[in-house]
Amino acid sequence: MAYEDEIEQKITGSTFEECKEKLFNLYGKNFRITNKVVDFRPGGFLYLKKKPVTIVSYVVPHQKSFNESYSEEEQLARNREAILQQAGNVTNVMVTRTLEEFKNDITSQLKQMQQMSAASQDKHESIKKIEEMLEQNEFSLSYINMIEEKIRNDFSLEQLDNFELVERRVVDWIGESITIAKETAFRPPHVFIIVGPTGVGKTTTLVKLAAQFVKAFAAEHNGQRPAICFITTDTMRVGAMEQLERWGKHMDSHVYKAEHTEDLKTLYDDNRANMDAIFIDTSGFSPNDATHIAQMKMLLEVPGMNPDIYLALMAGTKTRDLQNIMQNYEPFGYKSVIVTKCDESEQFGNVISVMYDKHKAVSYITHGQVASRDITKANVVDFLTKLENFKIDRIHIEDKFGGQA
Ligand SMILES: Nc1nc2c(ncn2[C@@H]2O[C@H](COP(=O)(O)OP(=O)(O)O)[C@@H](O)[C@H]2O)c(=O)[nH]1
Ligand SMILES: [Mg+2]
Repeated sequence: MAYEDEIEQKITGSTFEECKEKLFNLYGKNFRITNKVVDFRPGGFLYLKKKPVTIVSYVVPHQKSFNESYSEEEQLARNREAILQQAGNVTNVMVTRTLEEFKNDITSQLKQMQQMSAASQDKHESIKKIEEMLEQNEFSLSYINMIEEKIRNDFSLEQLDNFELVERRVVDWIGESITIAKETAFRPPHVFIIVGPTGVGKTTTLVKLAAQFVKAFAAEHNGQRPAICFITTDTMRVGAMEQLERWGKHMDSHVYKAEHTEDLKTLYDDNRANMDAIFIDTSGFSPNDATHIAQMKMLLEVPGMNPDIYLALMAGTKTRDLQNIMQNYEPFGYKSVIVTKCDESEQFGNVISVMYDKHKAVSYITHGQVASRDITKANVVDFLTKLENFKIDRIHIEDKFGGQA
């Protein structure tokens, strides 16, 4: 037969024997093998593992090439014909069986291809694991997607198998996503304002900031005490004034009350010349109480006051609530975030995610009820060491982020 005129075709199998068997099933003895190569092609989960594949080149005296697109029925009919022609001594039962096997072969190959295509849409084990770990740390969905995207862009498929490498890089990225607020220059009277929802710890934190200010001032001025005072605009809540007065007494400082902008303006003007710092406490509202938030914003607008405004966020707040709060307090133009009650929370992914999404910096974290002690300047290393389940290379992150405290 004129094989030479035929187009060379290829068939693959896991072994040469398998290829030959496939060819026999297709064409009986009516084929000629022209070449054989063993190739390593990607296979397995996500095509990551390589397995050997035997590729056999062959020719058959057919008019149509095997590679041309026949319908499955056409293909079967064509091969039934070929087999019947070639195997005159084979019984019909055997032919049917061979065809049945061929059909099964096609079906199983089809299935395999479908599985492979499904697997390619699947995630690599390392990505899955990182995703789970980020979820455990309560990072937001959009933050997790951002990290996954970075992993995909940064790692080759082979590198993905090295989980520790991926994990280490992810820790770095989390660190890079945290912005620590720059300290503002001291400008007496330095005005500090904390805004935020009810009960997050605004008053306590304000007192902590004052205590810290006193300490730092004294350290820089040969032990001299600064002149400070408190002003509360929280005139509605029962006990709010008393709470602050207790602290004021403790710190030997005046506590004033301001109900309207004019009150605040007068108090500011009266004190600006002789105060090193003024600490303004505000009342908390529900983050959805836009009217009161707007009123308070107006109250705080005293010309020339130029305050440092902080938004207090409680560490244990749900991501969506945090997003909502940050959004609604946006009009205050707060400089940075103070994360409160960190001692009551184990995961910080929520806060990190939301601050990242909203491009906000963090200045302090608070971690207890003791005013003279439980506040720390925020630093990246602390946030990273609090990540649950992530292996943390302390020396590496100290080297990389230690200077940003
Ligand atoms: N565990 C813990 N409790 C805190 C912290 N800061 C404030 N608190 C407590 O939270 C409650 C509300 O605090 P407060 O300052 O009155 O909140 P405000 O309504 O936002 O002014 C009080 O019982 C505080 O003692 C903190 O960092 N850790
Ligand atoms: Mg308060």
